[in-house]
Amino acid sequence: MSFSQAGARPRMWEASQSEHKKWVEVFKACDEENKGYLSREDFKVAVVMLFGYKPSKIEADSAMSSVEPNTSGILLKEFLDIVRKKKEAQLYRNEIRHIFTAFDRHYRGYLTLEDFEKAFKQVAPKLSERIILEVFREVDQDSDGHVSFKDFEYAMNYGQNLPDPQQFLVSGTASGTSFLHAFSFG
Ligand SMILES: [Ca+2]
Repeated sequence: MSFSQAGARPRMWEASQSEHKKWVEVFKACDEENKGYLSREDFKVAVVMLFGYKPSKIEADSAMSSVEPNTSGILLKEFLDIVRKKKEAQLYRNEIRHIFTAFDRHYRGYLTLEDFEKAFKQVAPKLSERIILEVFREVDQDSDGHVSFKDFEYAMNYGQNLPDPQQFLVSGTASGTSFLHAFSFG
């Protein structure tokens, strides 16, 4: 298991009824002339309504290419799927941000080795400094001695060779909780 798997993987997330209803309403509102599907332009408006930004060309292209062949646009089912995935990605990103902020005690916008040590000591007091240093070096992608949010986010998303902090936890510390969740919810 890697650092990222042990960390902030989102729990299975289900849209609430009211949320789901809102998505359907947005679909209907954006489906000009009740075609039964969203055109590229309709889709862009829908994203603005739900997420507050205009999607890039790449994102619109990707949404349009995900629709079934021989259809003129995005059907309701496909739209709900796209929105759910976007929502999940957004929640996951927020969670990473949350953990990063918990590490960043001095609100500097980057983490030092000392920040790492302090944070790890709270949930895993028996973790050796050598391991913490190893994790820190792994997360510090560009080896400038600081872990930026970009470094951190990358490690949480793609880190493969990081030691699993849970391996080093002894009973009575943070057992039972996922390691990094201990930072966000502990
Ligand atoms: Ca760095």
